[in-house]
Formats: sequence, structure tokens, C-alpha cells
Amino acid sequence: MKNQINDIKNQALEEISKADTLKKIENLRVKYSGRKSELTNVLRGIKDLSVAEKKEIGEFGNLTKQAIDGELSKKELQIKNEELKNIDEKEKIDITYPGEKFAKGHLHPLTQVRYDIEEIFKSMGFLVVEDREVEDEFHNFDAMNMPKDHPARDMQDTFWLKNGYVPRTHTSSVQARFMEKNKPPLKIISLGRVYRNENSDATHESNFHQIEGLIAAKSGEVTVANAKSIISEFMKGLFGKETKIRLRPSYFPFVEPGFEFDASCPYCKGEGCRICKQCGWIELGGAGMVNQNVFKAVGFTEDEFEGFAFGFGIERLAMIKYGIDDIRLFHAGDLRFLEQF
Ligand code: FA5
Repeated sequence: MKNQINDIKNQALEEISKADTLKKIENLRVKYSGRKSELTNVLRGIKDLSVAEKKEIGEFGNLTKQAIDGELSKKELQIKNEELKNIDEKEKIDITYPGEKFAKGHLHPLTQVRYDIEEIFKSMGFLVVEDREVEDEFHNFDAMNMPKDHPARDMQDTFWLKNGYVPRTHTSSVQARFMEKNKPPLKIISLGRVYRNENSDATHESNFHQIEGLIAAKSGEVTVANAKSIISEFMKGLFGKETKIRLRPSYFPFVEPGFEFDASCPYCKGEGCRICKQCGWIELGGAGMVNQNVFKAVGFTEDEFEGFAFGFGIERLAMIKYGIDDIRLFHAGDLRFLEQF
């Protein structure tokens, strides 16, 4: 029986030494050390031996089982360590490897231009004010010297609300709102959304942004020359020092005399190109000396004050600044466009 046990031990040790996975070790444990193992089977024959043989074979059997278990545990540990080493190799972390870049958001190009405009005017002492987008007829039209039957109302296609209010058609309404509460001298700008019942095309949107400016003081203290130099500074700040401006006579009911403002094209420097449609100048907005009827509408005495007002389209300014030839890109939400700024 001793020989039988020895053979089992030798066979077990040989197979254990060749095992190279935890699964194989588990199978060998069942085969050589479990309750149904060959060794347990052989040792069951002890009961037929003499007392002395029982003792001797019993001890020998136990030592053999301990030896087999010991080898199984040793080999199991060895395989586990080997696997850990492999994991270390496979999952090695290189802490010097550059991290992945996160996509960063940024301001919309219109917001960037808006902030640029605000900074330029603030540096010239202007106050930035805001007011409502849904206006009553009085502040959008009447106070701007556009009474109900005045044909000038047709110049700005209006979305009328059922209650008689209007999504403002221009930021000029802020002039009236501000002067109702503040007497000249004043220097303000106001930027915001305006709405017009117009079809979209490359240069028109039904929802766009304007900047309105107003300088007002005692009569005789504000001239077209002051206003021209302020607007010239503004254009230089936005488009570059070499920018020139020009005024052309025009009509807006809330100013008298009225002008249209053009800036020399920042792309071709006045030579003529695609952006300025070959004429060297780009139309930016309107301006003029505040009509005395506007001052009267907000409660001031006629000729007590004089002022200069101007209004530009912010999308148009941004289009020129960045060389964009279609206004619709600003609101299309196309990341391929927005990521370029
Ligand atoms: C006005 O809105 C006047 N309130 C401006 C003004 C203020 C004149 C103070 C005199 C004194 P106008 O309708 O021309 O004027 O619009 C001014 C600017 O807004 C235009 O020059 C243009 O740059 C921009 N604009 C007008 N309509 C659109 C539109 N549909 N889409 C995009 N921009 C527009």
C-alpha cells in the first residue's frame, strides 16, 4: 500500500509541476486531494490492516496528502504571481503620456463682437444700457417721430402682437426709454436683439442685433463733427487703425439731418473686392442729429438739448470683421462654422 501511495504522490507532483493555469490546479486538487481522490480511495483500505500497519500507513498517507497539498498551494501562488506580473505589463500606466484634450467651448462670434463694441465705447466714456425687447407702439414708433399714419413705419416691417405691442424693430426705442428717466448730458449705447418681418437672405435676418448710440447735451454742445470722430474711433477700434468712414445724406424720421455711415472695406482697403461688392465701402448703419420731436416726446422743451444718435447692425459689423458673406451662418448652430472663432 505504501508503494501505491508513493506512486500516486510521484504522479501528482509531476502533474502539478507541469500545470500552468489555475483551472488545471483546481482539477489536480480534485484528482489528488479531494474526497473522491485516488489517495482517499487507497487510504479507505486501511480499515482491513493490523493496528500497527494502520498507524504506519495512516501517518504515511497524511504526510503524502500534506506534501501534495503543499505543492498545489505553492504552484497556485506561482501561477497567480505570474498572472499579476502579466497584468502589470499589459496595463502599465505611462504617467508622462500626454492626456486627451477636452473640447473647450467659447463665446459665440456675435457675443465676441458685442463685447469688443462695448469695450471700445466704454473706453470713450459711454454707459452701456439695456431695455425690453417687447415694446409698446409709443416707444418703438411714436416717440421716434413715427406717428401711426407715417409712411416711415413701412421702412421697418413689423411683427405685431395681438395686444398691440411689438417685438422692437430697432434699438432706437431705448433712447426714448432712457431719456424719460435721465436728462442730458448723456452718452449711452445699447445692444440687443431686434425683430423684423423680413425674409432671410445672405444679408438679412428676421431676428438680428443692433447697437444704438446716443450723445445728448445742451444745445450747441453736440455737433456732427463730434459724432463723426466718435464713430471713426469706434470703427478704427473694431476694424483697424487705417479704417476710414464717410457719411452720406439719408432719411430716418428720428434724426434731422440724417446720414448713412459707410466704412472703408477692411479687406481691400478701399480697392474693391467681393466683400464690399467692388465699391471699396461698406454700409454699416444710420445716424444723425436727434430730431427735436424725439426730445419733445420724452418731455423736454424744444431746442433745450441737442444730440446725435446712431444705429448699426451687429451681424453686419461681425460679417465685415471676420469676412463672412452669409448672415445666416450666425444662427445656424453649425459647429464647423462656430469652431473657427
Ligand atoms: C435703423 O434701424 C435705425 N434705428 C438706425 C438709426 C439709429 C438711424 C439712430 C439713425 C439714428 P435701419 O433700418 O437702416 O435703421 O437698420 C440699421 C442697421 O441694421 C442696417 O444698416 C443694417 O446694418 C442692420 N439691419 C437692418 N435690417 C437688417 C436685417 N433684416 N438683417 C440684418 N441686419 C439688418
